[in-house]
Amino acid sequence: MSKIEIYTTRYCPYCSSAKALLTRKQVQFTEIDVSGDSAIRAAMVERAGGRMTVPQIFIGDTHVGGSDELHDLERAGKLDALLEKTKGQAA
Ligand SMILES: N[C@@H](CCC(=O)N[C@@H](CS)C(=O)NCC(=O)O)C(=O)O
Repeated sequence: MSKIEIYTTRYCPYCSSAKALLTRKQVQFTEIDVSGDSAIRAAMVERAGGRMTVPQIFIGDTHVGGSDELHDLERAGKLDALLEKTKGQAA
């Protein structure tokens, strides 16, 4: 499993936006499509502390939240450091 995980659904503009940012950052991530899978979606909600929207993004041990929070981190200049921390961690 990759150190960066993003839960998504199909036809989700926020998911596309978050994935585009991660792709621009040239990091590998694991996409978990929860469309039509209530068990995986329930696992996502539990892991995300009750958040039910997609995407939900995890970078290493950090629950980032959704696309807005990911972009907030980038605007604040904090995303690179968070991504950097995942380097060297066990996959
Ligand atoms: N502020 C959130 C908004 C996410 C959002 O509204 N996602 C939509 C899909 S694009 C959603 O989850 N809608 C409810 C649902 O699909 O159950 C973010 O930036 O991630």
